Amino acid sequence: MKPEIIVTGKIFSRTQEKLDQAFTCHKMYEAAEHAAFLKELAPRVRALATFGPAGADAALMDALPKLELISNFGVGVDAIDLAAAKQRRIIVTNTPDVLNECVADTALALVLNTLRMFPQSERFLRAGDWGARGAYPLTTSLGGKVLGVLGLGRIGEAIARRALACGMQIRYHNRSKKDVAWPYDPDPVALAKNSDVLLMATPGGAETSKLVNARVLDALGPEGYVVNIARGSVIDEPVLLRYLKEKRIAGAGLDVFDDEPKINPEWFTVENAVLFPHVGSATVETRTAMGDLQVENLRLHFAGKPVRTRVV
Ligand code: 8YV
Repeated sequence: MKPEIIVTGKIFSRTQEKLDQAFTCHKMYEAAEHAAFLKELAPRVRALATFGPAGADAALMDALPKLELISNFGVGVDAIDLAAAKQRRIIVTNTPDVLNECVADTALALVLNTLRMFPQSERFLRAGDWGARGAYPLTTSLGGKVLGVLGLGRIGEAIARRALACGMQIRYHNRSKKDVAWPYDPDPVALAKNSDVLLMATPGGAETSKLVNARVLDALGPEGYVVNIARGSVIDEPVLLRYLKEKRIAGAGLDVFDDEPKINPEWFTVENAVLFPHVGSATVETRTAMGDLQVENLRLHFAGKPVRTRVV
C-alpha cells in the first residue's frame, strides 16, 4: 500500500506525477470543505507536500496529529510555521541549491533590465515610437557600479559572480561576516550608502521583515536602484512605491511582492520599475530538480531514513 500524503496546492505537473507514483495524494486544494477533508484524513496522513505561499500553519499541523514531515517545494520556508513544527517534532524540508543558478540568472536579468530599461525600450518600439519620437533615451551602464548584496548566501554568491562578469563591484551585508574577499558593511543602511544597486537575497519571514525601509532607501539615494529576488516582505512596499513615484530612488526590479499574486495595482503605472511575476526559479529544469528533491525527502522519510535537506 502506498503511503497517503496531503498536497496543499496545485504543483508542477511533473512533480505531481512523481508524487502520484510513490504516494496516494489527497489534494487539499480540490476539497470543498477543508475541515471535513482534514478530519477524514487525520488518522492516516503522516506527511504533507507544500510549496511557496501555501506553506503550513500551526492550525493545519494541529488538524493532522499524525504529521511527521512537511516537504516544501522551494528553498524559502517563510510560509511554514517553523516554531510550531519544531514544537510538534515535525520535520520540515526544503529544496536548496538546485535553484541557485536559475534564481541568480533572474536576478542578473532584473539588474540588467532595471538599469538598461530594456522592457521599456521594447514597449517604445512596439508602440511605433522608434523614429517617430526619435531614439530611445540613454540609460546607465552596469560596469563600474557597486552591487550591494543584502543576504550573501549561496544564491547571493551566484548573483555576485554574474555581476562581476558585467564589470560590477560587490559589497554585502549579512548577519555575520563571511569568508569572502568582498567588502562587508555592518548594516543595511551602510550597504545602501556604499552601493549603486541594492539587491535583496535574504530569506523572508519575521527576521527580515521591512529590512529595507525609508532609512535604507534614503541612504541609497536618487541615483540608486533596488532589486528584490527574496520576498516582498523584505522591503516596505508602500514606501518603495512612493519613493519610485517621487524619484527618490532611480528604479526598482522586483520578482516578489506583498500578497502576490494579487499585487497592488499601483505597480502597473510605475514606469521606473521592472516587474517579474515571481519567476526566479521558473524553468522546467530547475522546477524538475526542486520537485525531485521534494519527492526524495518524502520517500526517504517513509523508508525510515534521514531526509536529505532538513530545515528543522
Ligand atoms: C518558487 C521560491 O517560486 O524557492 C523559493 O523559495 O520562492 C521559488 O523558487 C516557489 O517556492 C514555488 O512555490
